[in-house]
Amino acid sequence: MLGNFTPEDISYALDTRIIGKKIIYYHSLKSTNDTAKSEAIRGTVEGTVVIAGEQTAGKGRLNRAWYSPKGNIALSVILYPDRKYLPSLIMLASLAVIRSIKQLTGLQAQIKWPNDVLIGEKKVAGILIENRVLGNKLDYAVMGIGVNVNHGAVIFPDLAGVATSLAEELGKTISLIEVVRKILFEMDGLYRLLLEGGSVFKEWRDNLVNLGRRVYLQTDEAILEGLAESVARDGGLMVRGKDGILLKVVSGDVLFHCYDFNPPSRTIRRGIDDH
Ligand code: BT5
Repeated sequence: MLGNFTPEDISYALDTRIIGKKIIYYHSLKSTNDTAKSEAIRGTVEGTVVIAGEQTAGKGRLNRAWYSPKGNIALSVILYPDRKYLPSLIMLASLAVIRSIKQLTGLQAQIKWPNDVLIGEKKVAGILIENRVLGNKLDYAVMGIGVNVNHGAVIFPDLAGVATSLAEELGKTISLIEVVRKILFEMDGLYRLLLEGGSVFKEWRDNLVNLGRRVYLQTDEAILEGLAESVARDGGLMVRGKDGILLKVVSGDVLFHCYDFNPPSRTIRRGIDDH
């Protein structure tokens, strides 16, 4: 059972073509991403969803921990797209989450580059994409999504002021199954859009909270301060440093961002490419 429903309840009349055709449910799992990677290596069908009632060793990026108690969502989706779609997967996953939150609760979530979903300034969901490339070919991609549905800062005291949940924002608990089904439905639509030659870039960019703000970024090499001017189509954040040089940051964390930046007189571009 998953709360008060079964995995069949998720798939019953689920109006998707690729994602959710097979659903594997565990009451408790270390990490849905790890199990999904094993399933992918075994060659499970594309769109398989691994979902857990709780995770005991949920993972964030760079081996950081992701708290994932009962009452929240932890799921991973297995895909076998062409390698060229890889940069779009993080966009797709975060968009599916914010669309679902908006439709089910009316709450306006936003994306903090590269992979946090925020309500206000607090994190309500995180995304971890893992993949394996063999030769030139993408062997698999696993899109892991954690959403704080019914538990947030109240049960993660060390994340007080940093994390929230849908229930905390709404002041009432919310049906897990509805949120899971909606996310799978939105992911399926966005994934098919990509495969049909469409793009998720513009909607993703327009939902980023960072653009036009001063950011402090932790990259692999250093801490960088500058103006987040735009994003590239591959998801890289374009940051104008104090020295005026525009840098593309492809991975890192925005440590914090400020509203009070006085932009220089030139226009801030919303994106490198508007398509
Ligand atoms: C992420 O990493 O935000 C990616 C989280 C992905 C979780 C999903 S759940 C299903 C799948 N299976 C897995 O094992 N993982 C994926 P990152 O940007 O590195 O953020 C991690 C940081 O977020 C931690 O260091 C904490 O500060 C914070 N954090 C941890 N748990 C949280 C929670 N439940 N809510 C909000 N913030 C949290």
